[in-house]
Amino acid sequence: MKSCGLRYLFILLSLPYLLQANLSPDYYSKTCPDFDQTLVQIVTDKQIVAPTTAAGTLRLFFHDCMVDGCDASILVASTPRKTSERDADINRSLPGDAFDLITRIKTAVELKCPNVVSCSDILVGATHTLVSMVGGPQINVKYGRKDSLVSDMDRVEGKLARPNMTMDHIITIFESAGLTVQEMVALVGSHTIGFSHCKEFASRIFNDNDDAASSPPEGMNPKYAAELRKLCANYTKDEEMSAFNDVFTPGKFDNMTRTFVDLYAANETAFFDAFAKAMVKFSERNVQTEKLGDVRRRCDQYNDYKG
Ligand code: HEM
Ligand SMILES: *[C@@H]1O[C@H](CO)[C@@H](O)[C@H](O)[C@H]1NC(C)=O
Ligand SMILES: *[C@@H]1O[C@H](CO)[C@@H](O)[C@H](O)[C@H]1NC(C)=O
Ligand SMILES: *[C@@H]1O[C@H](CO)[C@@H](O)[C@H](O)[C@H]1NC(C)=O
Ligand SMILES: *[C@@H]1O[C@H](CO)[C@@H](O)[C@H](O)[C@H]1NC(C)=O
Ligand SMILES: CC(=O)N[C@H]1CO[C@H](CO)[C@@H](O)[C@@H]1O
Repeated sequence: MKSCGLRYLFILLSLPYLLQANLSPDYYSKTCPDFDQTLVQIVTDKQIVAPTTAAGTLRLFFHDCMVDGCDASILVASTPRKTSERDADINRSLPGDAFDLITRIKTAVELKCPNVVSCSDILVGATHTLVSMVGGPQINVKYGRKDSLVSDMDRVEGKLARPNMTMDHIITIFESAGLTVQEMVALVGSHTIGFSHCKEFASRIFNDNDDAASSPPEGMNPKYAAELRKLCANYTKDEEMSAFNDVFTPGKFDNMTRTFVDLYAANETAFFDAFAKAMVKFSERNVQTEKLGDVRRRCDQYNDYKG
């Protein structure tokens, strides 16, 4: 009994060390020397053909890493027995191009060095590459993550912020992911790219029986609000109706975060520095390493998948 208890105590105490990532910029330099070049090539080709890939992949990365760390759990397809993370309601709008990009990179990399490069490293590497490709900062990426053995729709709820949450709630969510308010503001700067479906922010621009002539939401430029109302006028009929993303967040930030928002809006260098640092912290936190997790052969299936 006693030794058994001790063993559990030992495992419990060493868990933080097991979980602590041993990541490195040249993790694959010997085992898959072409990895970087292959990734950059495929990312470039894809972004040229489908320019929305950058925003889509950045969001896919965010949704993956927010739920139990960057472990490619978002990429696993549901089976008849188990509904996985990517089929959680909030993932419905994650774009196919982002999933397609990861599949393409994985396929190419598997041909060169089978069973070596994890899907989670591919998603992180592709995201960081795309961010600088679309004019964001260079981010120093490290590799060595392993892929999850679990992907469960039920683990998503409450871990991702929604536009209708209070700022307090959103801050709590980011704090549970180990991020400060300032880091959160820097990361949400991601919304300078990409799109948002009208239904996501409609409640902010159309208040009760409201029309284009009524007052704009607090903190939002009135002309801008009017434009958005026009753009989204038919959103209930057309689910796909979208507007540029830069819209709902600026008005949403209240005075708890305003200082940081103003700082980053005024000074791009400060924003890029903070964004790059926060991305590194976020993408390295809580990841699975050697002893936990797998290198999945297919990003959408566990290796023991039997069909
Ligand atoms: C305050 C917390 C956040 C909320 C409430 C939020 C919410 C949203 C919503 C509702 C959309 C629109 C989705 C759609 O209609 O298709 C969106 C898009 C996006 N979000 Fe966030 N988000 C948050 C934080 C972040 C963070 C931290 C990142 C990145 C690290 C991020 C990256 C993106 C990107 C890149 C898009 C555009 C996706 C595309 O165009 O395909 N978001 N977000
Ligand atoms: C926020 O929106 C989600 C769907 O996007 C909805 O399920 C939830 O009830 C809403 N919460 C509040 C407090 O309005
Ligand atoms: C909305 O629908 C009306 C009537 O079908 C149409 O005249 C109008 O052009 C549409 N507006 C937009 C922005 O699609
Ligand atoms: C934040 O807003 C509250 C209520 O609107 C106000 O009392 C407070 O002074 C504000 N704080 C700052 C730092 O602006
Ligand atoms: C902008 O931010 C950078 C980095 O924090 C800083 O070195 C620089 O002095 C800032 N520039 C201005 C005009 O405040
Ligand atoms: C890209 C992707 O896999 N999206 C899925 C998100 O969830 C819905 C169901 O909730 C699926 O239909 C989508 O295919």
